[in-house]
Amino acid sequence: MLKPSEDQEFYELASPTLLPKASGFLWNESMMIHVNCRGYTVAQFMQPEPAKYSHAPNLEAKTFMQPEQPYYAHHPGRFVYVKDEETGEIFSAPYEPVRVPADQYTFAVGKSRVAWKVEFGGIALEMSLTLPKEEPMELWRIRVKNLSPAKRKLSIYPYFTVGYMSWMNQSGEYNEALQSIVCSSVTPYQKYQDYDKIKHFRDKTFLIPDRPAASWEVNQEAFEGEGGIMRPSALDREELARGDARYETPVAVLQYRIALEPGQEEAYRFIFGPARDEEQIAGIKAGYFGGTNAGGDDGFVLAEREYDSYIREGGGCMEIATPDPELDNFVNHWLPRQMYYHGQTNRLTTDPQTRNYLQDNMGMSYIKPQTAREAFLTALSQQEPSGAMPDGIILHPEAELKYINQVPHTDHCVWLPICLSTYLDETNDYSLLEEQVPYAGGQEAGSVFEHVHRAMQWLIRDRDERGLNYINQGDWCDPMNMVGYQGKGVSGWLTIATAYAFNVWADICERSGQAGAAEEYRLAAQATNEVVNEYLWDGEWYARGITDAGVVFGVSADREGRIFINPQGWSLLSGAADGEKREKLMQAVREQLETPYGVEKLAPSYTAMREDVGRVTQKHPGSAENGAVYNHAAAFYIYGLYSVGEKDDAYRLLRKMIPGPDLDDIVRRGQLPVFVPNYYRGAYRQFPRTAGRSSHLFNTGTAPWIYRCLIDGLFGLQGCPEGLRIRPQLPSHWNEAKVTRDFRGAKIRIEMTREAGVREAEVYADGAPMADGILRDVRPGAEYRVLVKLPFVN
Ligand code: CEZ
Repeated sequence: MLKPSEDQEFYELASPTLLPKASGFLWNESMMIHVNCRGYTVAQFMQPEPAKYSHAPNLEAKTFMQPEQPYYAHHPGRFVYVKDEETGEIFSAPYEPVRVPADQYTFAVGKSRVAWKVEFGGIALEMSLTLPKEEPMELWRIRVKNLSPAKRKLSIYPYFTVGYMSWMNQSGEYNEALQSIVCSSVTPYQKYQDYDKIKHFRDKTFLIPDRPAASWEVNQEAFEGEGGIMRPSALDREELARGDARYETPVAVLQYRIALEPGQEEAYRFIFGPARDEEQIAGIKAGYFGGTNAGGDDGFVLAEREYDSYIREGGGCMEIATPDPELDNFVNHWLPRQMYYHGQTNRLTTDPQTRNYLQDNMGMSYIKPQTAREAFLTALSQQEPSGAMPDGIILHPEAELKYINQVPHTDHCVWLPICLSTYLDETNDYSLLEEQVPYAGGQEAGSVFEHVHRAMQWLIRDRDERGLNYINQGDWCDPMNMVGYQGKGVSGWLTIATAYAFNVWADICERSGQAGAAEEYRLAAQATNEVVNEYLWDGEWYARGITDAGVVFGVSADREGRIFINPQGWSLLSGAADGEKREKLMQAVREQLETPYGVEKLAPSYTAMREDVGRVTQKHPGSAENGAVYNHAAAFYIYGLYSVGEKDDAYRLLRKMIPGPDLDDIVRRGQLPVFVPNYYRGAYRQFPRTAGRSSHLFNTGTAPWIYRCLIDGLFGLQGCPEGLRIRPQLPSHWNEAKVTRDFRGAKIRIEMTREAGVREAEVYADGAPMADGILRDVRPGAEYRVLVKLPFVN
């Protein structure tokens, strides 16, 4: 039903109805496309803000990417209708809109290509999608093959949704000169000042085929007629009516009429995307289909190849072989790809939230450290001279802070040392700390060291008389907007996180010869942890915060939102929790937050607005921050568990973040294990029916944190100034694991195995024992073999 392909390049699903929302995504330097197994798609491109060329049938709201997007019959999609000209029988690939159960069906999500293979009534139809590296457009291949013993006469109708383009102006027609469908619109605006921007927009949607079609239809209503999208009336006729759209909703449908001998096949290629004008479309057509090079390849083929190598550049820095092949598949193939997507596209926004930008680049430290380096410098160049980090980082001269970035959150500074530390571990490039970077406003400049120092000082200042950090209108939890808007409420989690950040920063200071600063921040961390224990420990776990009115919340006295995961996990990281507290809080998490699908962000989920906490309590219980298995927060907790050596709890929860391995589990989540979603529905104890369901949103800070859990925790292959520190924390039920780690230009092959008689981990490099487990003097280009002997666990 569901498995990786033989070469592990694809993940395949054999049914369009078992996991109807199963999906994959592709991106390039200017766009992103999310496609599902039934043919529905959501595509966005940047100009510089996100825009669409394939729209919903009605006016769409402009928003950031959302979880659990609904699909419906007229949802934008890419389909192929097939008509048997002799019998009149119709089916469609991949499944929508006709919904005829196929004889054979495969949805194959690859890294640089997504493909659907459908067989019905002796006809095989294959659709496959890839992108070019730079330009916003889709490169489609469609192949039809006659599998039956008789000759078949068919009509093939590729259908591409254009949808409701604009309330000001929309139309579409077949352009004879281009032999393509060209739809036109004007992005709606009202201020004349915007005209200068919109006049350069790619407001046209084109469909360029590699050969002229027999007929076409560009009018959605005319195409559907009374039959509707499931059984379009236009297919009843021998040929499409060659219609156009004049302030009517356009569609791009072509018709090809073919006769196929048994075994014969026909292959087509199409380009679908946005363009400024006809000239640009002509250029695209000439560039992709206009002629071949000496090797016989045209622009289309070259673009496919270039895209494939672009995606391959985003491989991770380790390859694993463990007793859990599904984990291996996910970690070796999909997880780095998802990190790379984040690092490369910044989630298709021109003003990423500061914490997201920093964490996405924390992930990029494992893939393209140079990109991460530049991103950290960009972020710091927008820091206020006061040390405060802005809510979003502006990445484009025309960008402005939007949506959530207009709401003041107080946590952005803590991410600086935390994310930088991964970059430093990976590269040992401490010269970064010496870089001179301006502050916002450009009046002042200072070294990165100085910048982070100011950020830490800002966190120390932005506290109440007890030493607890203000929350204002939110911290990591965006929608926790009413705890502290009056200026008094504090964040328990943030206070704990500052202690962790101080410790991380102290380590960095120490490693860069700043012993005095290191000492200062260790003391600050210690003092913070004391305050945390004084005001936030609730007896069995840590509270989430204290409201403007002085009410402590996230405590046993609360009926809803009694326990939050973040203060627990971060208290393990910060060192606030001593052994006894650690045991207690872990027990509370197991009892109240753990579910078969991971650990929930809070419980019980709020079922009504709590005005002193905010809009997080208004989200549907069990969705998003209101008690979902919010994987980002779950990953923090797991990282915390590894930091204190709790390897079995850590692994159990880590494994639950990935759908599978059982089919039942995958079906319940409704998602293929090709990305980690931002959440699975929680409220397991309140609404068990929906618990476990994936949000299908692949924008999430979870990916780099899972990778960190694996590198620093599970496999214990973290960089340090001397080299690679080897300190695995395999779960007790694993007796071996192999990892190939790319590290500072070297290749390190590590074998971990439990051996009788071993009492403590023993590490050997190329046969020689290493007392402290550190592989030193790692030389670029060199290869090392490391053996780790581990004791059996009884
Ligand atoms: O966005 C994420 C943020 O991008 O929510 C996280 C936060 O740490 C990330 O920075 C936790 O709050 O505003 C909202 O209510 C939404 O919940 C979004 O903020 C949320 C969405 O998942 C966006 O992808």
